[in-house]
Amino acid sequence: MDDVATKPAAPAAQAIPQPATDGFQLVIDALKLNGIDTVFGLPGIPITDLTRRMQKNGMRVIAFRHEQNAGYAASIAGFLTQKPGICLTVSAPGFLNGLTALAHATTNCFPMILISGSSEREVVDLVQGDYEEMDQLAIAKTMCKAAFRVLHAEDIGVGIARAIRAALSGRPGGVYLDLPAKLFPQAMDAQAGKNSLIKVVDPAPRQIPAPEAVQRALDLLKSARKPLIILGKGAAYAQADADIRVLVEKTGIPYLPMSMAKGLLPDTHEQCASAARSYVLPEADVVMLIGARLNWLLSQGKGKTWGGATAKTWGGQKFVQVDIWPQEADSNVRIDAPLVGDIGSCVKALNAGIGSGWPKPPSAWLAAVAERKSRNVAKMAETLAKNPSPMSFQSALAVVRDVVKANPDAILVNEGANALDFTRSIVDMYKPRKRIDVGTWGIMGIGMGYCVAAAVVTGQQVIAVEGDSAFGFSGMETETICRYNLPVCVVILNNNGVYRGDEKNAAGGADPSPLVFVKDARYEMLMQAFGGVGAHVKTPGELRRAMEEAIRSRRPTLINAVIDEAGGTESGRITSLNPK
Ligand code: ADP
Ligand code: TPW
Repeated sequence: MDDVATKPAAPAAQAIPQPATDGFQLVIDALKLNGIDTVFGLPGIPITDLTRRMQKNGMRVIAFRHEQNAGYAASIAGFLTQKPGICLTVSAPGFLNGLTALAHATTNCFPMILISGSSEREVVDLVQGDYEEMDQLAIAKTMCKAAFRVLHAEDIGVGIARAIRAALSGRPGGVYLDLPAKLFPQAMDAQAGKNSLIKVVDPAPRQIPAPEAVQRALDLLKSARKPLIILGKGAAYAQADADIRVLVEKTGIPYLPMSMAKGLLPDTHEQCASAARSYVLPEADVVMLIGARLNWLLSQGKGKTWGGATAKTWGGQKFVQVDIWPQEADSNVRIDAPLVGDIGSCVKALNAGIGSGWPKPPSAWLAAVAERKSRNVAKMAETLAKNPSPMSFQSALAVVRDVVKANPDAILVNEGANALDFTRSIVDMYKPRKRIDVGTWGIMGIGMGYCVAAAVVTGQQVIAVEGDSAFGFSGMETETICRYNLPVCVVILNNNGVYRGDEKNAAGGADPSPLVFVKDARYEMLMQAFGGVGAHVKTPGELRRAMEEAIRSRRPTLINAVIDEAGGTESGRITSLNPK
C-alpha cells in the first residue's frame, strides 16, 4: 500500500488572519506621520479612548478644564511652531466650546485643526435626537478656512492630510475635522491602512513674488521722504527673522512692530519707532506693511484715531503691502505696491534689490522720529520712577519690564484692557515670538490656554500679565498648569473690576455695577488650591521678589498684585470705540 495515499489529506490552506488596524489607530498614525505629537483637548464620548490610545502611542495629550482654553492653546501652538495646533473635543457642546477658538485662529491667521467627535450622519441628518446631536460640519464651515468629515477608516489619511494642508498653506487658518463616533472602531487591514496614510509634502510652499512687483515696491520705497515699515504678526509667524533684520537695517527705515511682532527685532533697536507711534503713523509718506493688515488696529489706514485720540487724521500715504493673501491689498485703502508671496521669499527678494548704494531716509525724518522718541521715553521714565501707594499699572509694570529684560527667552502672555495697553508700551521684548496676546479681536480669555501651550511647546518660562477680568475667563486652568507642573508665573494686575474697580450702580441700587468684582479678591489662593505658589503683593519690591522666585523655582505661581482701583480708563486706549 502506498504510504502516501493512506495519509490523511493535508488540511486546506487556512486564511491567515491579517493584522488589523482601526480608526482610532489610523487617526493617531496619520497625525504622527505628519510630525504632530501633541494635542490639546478634553475627553468624553466619543473621543475618550482616542485620548488614551494617543497617550499609549507616545503622543502628548494636554487635557483642559474647558474646550475653549484647549482651543486657544492649539491656536497659539500653531503660531509658535508653524505646525497646526490640534484641539480635540467631544460633540455638540464640546465642539461649540472649541469653535470660538477655531474662529479666533482663522481671524488671526494661525494654523489650527479642531477635531471633534460627532454623532452619525444618518441620525443627525434626520434630526432623530442623538446624544449631543448637532450638524457640526455645517456650523463649522462658516467659521474657518476649511471643514472636512471622514466617514470611512480608509479615508482618514486623506482627511488629515487635507486638514493639515488647508491649515498651513497660503494664509494660515483654522480647519475643522469632523470624526463621527462610528469611524473610530472601524477595522481594516493594517497594511492597507498604512498605505492609506499621507505624509504631506511641502504643506506651506514658498510663494515667490513677481520680479516686477518687487521692483515696484523698491521704487516706491526709494522715492519716500518719510518711509516707515510696519511689522505684523504675520512677519513673526513667518520665521524670517534674519532677513527682516537685514531689510530694516539695510534700508535704515524706522519701523513699528505690531503687538505680537514686538521683539522680532529688539524693542530697544535704534530704528524702533514704537515710542513715537502716534507721530510716525500720520506723518509717514510711504508705509511698508509686512504681515500686517490695515484693520481696526491700524485705523483701517484712514481713521482719525490712528495712534490714539490725539493723533492727526491719517490719509494720503502710499503703501507697499507684503502679504501671502492676494486679496488683502486694497481692503481699506489703495495699495500702491502689493507684494504677494510668503514673507521669507518677499523679504529676500527686496534685500537682493537693495544694494550698498541704497539711500538712507532723509536725515530730517530720522531726526524728527528720534526727537519724538526721546521725549516720550523721558516722559515714560518719569512715570515709571514714581512709587505710589497703592501701586499703579506703571509702577507694577516697571518691575515686569526689568524681569523680562533679565529673562529674554521667557514668553509673555498678555490680556486685559489697561493691563494690555500699559504692558505693550512699557515692557520691551528682545526676541521674536515672545509676546502673545489678545490678537486681532482683542479677545479676553486667551490667557491660561496660551500659558499652557507656550510652556508645553517651547519648554520656556512663561509670564502672564493679566487684568483681573481677563484672568477670570480661563482661571480654572490654573489646575491644568499645576497638573502638568508648568513653569508659568501669572501676574494679575488686580484693580477690582473691568477697566477699574470704583464704579457704582448708576441707579444707586443694591446690585454692584456690572463692571466691578468682589473687592480684594484673593486670586492667588486658586493656584495654592492646586499645589502651586500664591503671593499677594502690594509694592513693587514684593512683586519683584515674587516674580524672581517664580522664575528661579519654575513652579506654577500666581501673584495677585493689588493695583489702585481708580487707575484704569474705560477700554484702555480704545475708549473712543465705545458708542456714545
Ligand atoms: P497684526 O495684527 O500684527 O497687524 P495681522 O494678523 O493683521 O497682523 O496680519 C497678518 C498678515 O500676515 C495676514 O494678512 C496674513 O495673510 C499674513 N501672513 C501670515 N503668514 C504669512 C507668510 N508666511 N507670508 C506672508 N504673509 C503672511
Ligand atoms: C470675549 C470686553 C475688553 S477688556 C475687558 C473686557 C471684559 C476686561 C478689562 O478688565 P481687566 O483689565 O481684564 O481687569 P484692566 O486692566 O483694564 O482692568 N468678552 C470677550 N472679549 C472682550 N474683549 C470683552 C468681553 C472686554
